[in-house]
Parts: sequence; structure tokens; C-alpha cells
Amino acid sequence: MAGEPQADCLFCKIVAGDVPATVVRETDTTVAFRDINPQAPTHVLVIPKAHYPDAASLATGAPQLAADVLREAGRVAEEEKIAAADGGPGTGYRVVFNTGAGAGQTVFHAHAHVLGGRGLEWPPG
Ligand code: IU
Repeated sequence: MAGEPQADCLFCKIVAGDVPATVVRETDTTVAFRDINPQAPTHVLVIPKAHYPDAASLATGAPQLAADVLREAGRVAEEEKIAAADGGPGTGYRVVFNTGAGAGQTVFHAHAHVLGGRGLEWPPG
């Protein structure tokens, strides 16, 4: 059923505390933790505790939860001092939802990548 934990899902295991992660923020509905293979000085993943396979199914099935994830992404950026409002080089950040294997999604539990702390090029790779 939508939102229920999946036994074979890595991020559900992180939510359950069965797989370790460096957690930087947690709310009733979300967890934010450092990516184990960081692509920028700040690379944090924000996930809903409930299992949805990708951002689109999250937004459709639980819109308030999708909003929680986006709010938490912004709070991570503030705490990491990469929020655009801080100004200066290296500030400003990117929130990315890879959606589908062809776009680089490897973990099929919705997650926002929060990337920053260096210049970010456009278009992305
Ligand atoms: P993707 O958008 O599905 O490719 O992102 C999955 C991310 O999860 C990727 O950046 C991995 O480095 C990261 N990750 C992690 O942080 N901890 C893990 O145990 C595993 C993957 I496996």
C-alpha cells in the first residue's frame, strides 16, 4: 500500500534505524542525512519517512508530505549556510529529484538531493 515501509528498501531501513546514516535533521515525517558519496561540499538527502518510489508518486499520493520534504530541503540549506540569501560565492544550492533509472535514480524511495557549497553548472550532466 502507498506509504507503507518496504522490506527491501534501503531508505526505509535508514528510517527504521536498521542501516546507519549521518542524520542532520529529523521531523515527525522526514529525515535528512548526508549522502555517502557526496558530489558537493554539502550533499544531503531529504526523504519522507513514508515510502513512495519517487517524487511524482509522493506529490500525488501525499502532497503535504512532499511539501514537508521541500521545506526541510530549505532548512538544510540554511543550516549548511548555502542558502542563496547568504550571498557570496558558493552560496545558492540545488534541489534535485532524480526520477527514473534513465535520469540516474538508483534508490526507489523518494529523496531530494540538496547540493551546494561550490559553483554548480547548468545544464547539469
Ligand atoms: P539517486 O538519485 O537514486 O541516484 O540517489 C541515491 C543516493 O543515495 C546516491 O547519491 C547515493 O550516494 C546515496 N546513498 C546513500 O546516501 N547511502 C546509501 O547507503 C546508499 C546510497 I546504497
